[in-house]
Amino acid sequence: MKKLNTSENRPARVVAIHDLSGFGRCSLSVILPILSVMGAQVCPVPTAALSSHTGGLGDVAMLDLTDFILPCLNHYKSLNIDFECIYSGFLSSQKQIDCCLEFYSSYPDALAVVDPVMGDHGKPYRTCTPEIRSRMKELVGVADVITPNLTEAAILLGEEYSRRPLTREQAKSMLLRLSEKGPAQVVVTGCELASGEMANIGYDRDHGSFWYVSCDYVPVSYPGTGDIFASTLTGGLLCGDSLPIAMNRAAKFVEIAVKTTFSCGSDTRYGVMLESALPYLLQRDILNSFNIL
Ligand code: PXL
Repeated sequence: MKKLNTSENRPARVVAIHDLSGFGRCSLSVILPILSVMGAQVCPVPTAALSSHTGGLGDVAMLDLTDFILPCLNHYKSLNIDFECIYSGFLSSQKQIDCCLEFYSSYPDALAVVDPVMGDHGKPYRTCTPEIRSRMKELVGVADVITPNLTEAAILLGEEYSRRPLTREQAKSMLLRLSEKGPAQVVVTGCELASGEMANIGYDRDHGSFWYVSCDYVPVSYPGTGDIFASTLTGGLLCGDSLPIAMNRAAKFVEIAVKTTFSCGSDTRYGVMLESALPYLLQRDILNSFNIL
């Protein structure tokens, strides 16, 4: 794990390279408030502006901003400013992947977080072409931390997606094989374990440790929960959380937001009610609901 230089008297700075989707609570719309509440300074580099996410809300208005990414990088370089973290997510073209690679290589000391957003429930997103799926592996190759869901883990490993519950050995093997692709810290979300628990599982290569945090099953799924998990995890790591504590914080926060929303019976396409859940992140409470895998 990289040593983060937060000795300067200022918040950690995070370059967040994601799309800005106006309605539906995903990507920058959730990443910005989460990291800000957790005390980081977010510098958003929007890859596209959309009227909403692309998950079932009809004709989405979209403005591609790929050509905006590298001018942002060049400006930051000219300012000679440092960043503690570069964090990318949903990407819609190979060129955007090239731009992200350029950002990561320009700040080699920054924590490189790659959320390889490509699909869910065993299927790639409509915009995630075979070329993007293949090139996402290059981003994973330069990452320190990755946060795929089970679908994305299968794509990265070139395996068939399976919903079969994972034994501990299978879970550890998956984490190890993902880590061999580059990242020292791997978290796979939304796994069902052979014990019957739903869990997020993690591996910290520097400590040689495997972890899981189990979460309550809720019979619906909402867009943006992957972004909420990954940004909370990133915020935790930047605040000095160990990997299992950051996983615990992120899982707890997603659980609060999902259960609040489910209790209100809201339209799932509108995302989770992040606004009422955000104050939870102001607490720096001690968490210990993680387990050794
Ligand atoms: O949360 C992932 C995501 C991000 N951005 C856009 C999306 C999605 C998932 O559907 O459509 C535009």
